[in-house]
Amino acid sequence: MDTNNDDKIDVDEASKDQRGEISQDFDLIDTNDDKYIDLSELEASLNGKGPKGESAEKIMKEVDDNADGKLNAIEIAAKEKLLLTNNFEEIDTNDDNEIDLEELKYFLSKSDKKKSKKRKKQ
Ligand SMILES: [Ca+2]
Ligand SMILES: [Ca+2]
Ligand SMILES: [Ca+2]
Ligand SMILES: [Ca+2]
Repeated sequence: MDTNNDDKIDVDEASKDQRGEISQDFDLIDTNDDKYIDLSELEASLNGKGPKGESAEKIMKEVDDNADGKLNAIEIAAKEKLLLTNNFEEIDTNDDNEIDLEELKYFLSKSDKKKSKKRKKQ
């Protein structure tokens, strides 16, 4: 993929990646925003330790309309977050019908593990 052998992947090189995954996630993988993906950034993303995917904090900020630090069913429905809608009861471990940051983090860490198991099998 690194066609000019500078140990970095730039936007052009990423766009030639046939799977298109790097191009699609370029900004996420490029954690220091220098518009190049270097080896450590790439490894971090492949290991699933990088910022790939959504963090609990990001989801919370995006969906928490009234900024009380919790997500209720109305806020989730308004943002059409299928991940949250479909798993609401599972995420809401204390059954107060709201999702707080801790619950969200716990859920995401669980689902991350599921995902990486799947990836290894392929
Ligand atoms: Ca390069
Ligand atoms: Ca970079
Ligand atoms: Ca809220
Ligand atoms: Ca809760």
